[in-house]
Amino acid sequence: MVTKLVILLVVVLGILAIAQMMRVYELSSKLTNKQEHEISNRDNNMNAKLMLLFMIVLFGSFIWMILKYGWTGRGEAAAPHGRELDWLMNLNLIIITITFFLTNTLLFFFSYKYVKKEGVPALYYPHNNKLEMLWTVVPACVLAVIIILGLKKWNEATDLAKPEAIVVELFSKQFDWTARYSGVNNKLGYFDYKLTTDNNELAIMTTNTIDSAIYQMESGTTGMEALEAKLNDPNIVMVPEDREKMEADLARKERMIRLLYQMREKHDSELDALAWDDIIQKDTLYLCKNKEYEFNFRSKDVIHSAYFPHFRAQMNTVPGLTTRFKFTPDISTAEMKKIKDDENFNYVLLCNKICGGAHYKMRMMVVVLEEADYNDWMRSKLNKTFKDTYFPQAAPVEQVVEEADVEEVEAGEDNPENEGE
Ligand SMILES: [Cu+2]
Repeated sequence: MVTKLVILLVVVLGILAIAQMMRVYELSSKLTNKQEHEISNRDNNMNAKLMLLFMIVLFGSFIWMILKYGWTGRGEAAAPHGRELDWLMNLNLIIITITFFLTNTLLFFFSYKYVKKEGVPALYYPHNNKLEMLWTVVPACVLAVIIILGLKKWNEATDLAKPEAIVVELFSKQFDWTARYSGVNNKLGYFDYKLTTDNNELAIMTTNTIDSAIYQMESGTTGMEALEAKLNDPNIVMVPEDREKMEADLARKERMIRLLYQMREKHDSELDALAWDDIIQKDTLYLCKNKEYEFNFRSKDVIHSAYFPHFRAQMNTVPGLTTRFKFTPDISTAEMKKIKDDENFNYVLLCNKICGGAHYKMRMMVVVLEEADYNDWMRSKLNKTFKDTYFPQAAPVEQVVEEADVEEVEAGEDNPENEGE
């Protein structure tokens, strides 16, 4: 607090000092009978030299940064498409660097060279068609090349993956990532945000999760029945605003429950098997070297951006819209540790969109394993599927898939919520 006050004081005093100095300068000009708008040759020459000095310092620091931090500081890409993107990025940077040197040289060197000289009148040069043509057509052509190449790469990255590609969903919310592997059948189960409950954070759709969502909406502690009871209880006194809020909440829940019943009616229980074998993974995303991955992105709240810097991939995650890209990691984490000569190196998935207060925490470690290790890891996860986490007392792994259908039918019949349909 004290430091901030001192800084503020220094800034205010500094501004006052500059104002006083300008006043002194004005008064002294008056004393020497010099008009303010008259700039002396000495001042002009001084400014011309400063322009040249600025150019030299600017170029010098640019070159120094490249020598110190490398051409781009990106390091080696860990996927084939990443290396192609690097090529495109380098092309862009070369063009930008040439333009940077060219335009800044013209700007600062000309300011130096064409400084006002005694007896030399300024040249009136209002227009030149050839020049206009040149600096319109050349940048347009260069930009067209960059944009066409970039669009081509973008289309490749977001195009449909091969049928054998491994499908992984990345679910983003403030402030973490959750991965969902598509399990043995390599198909992700369906989802719908209305099914979000405490033990179904990803809102995955099965007969059972729909029933459970309906039950919670109707009979849960904040469900419709509880709300109605409170609103109709003559012993509870509420201020009008609270009552309005509660009524609005009840109306919203009534709309939701209608949609849930529609969902329940349309839902095909054959699809449940797709969802039950999905594997939900937090903290670390394991990938298999040389296998193509199709990532599907979802967001629960705001727009996030999934950024894999080492694989040169980034995609916004948008509430209500599934986005997608694919890549094939081809350097394992162990190999990259050797390449970088850094035992602590790890690939990472970051959020690259300022999405709220704890945005900086929104990261997930990414580990690329050799195929054998990856298969071992996957095997260890096969008895921790969505079904196992949803029903903690689930049957052993072999029985899970066969029993899934039976249990759901039973659950559906037993659930009193379905009688109302
Ligand atoms: Cu975020």
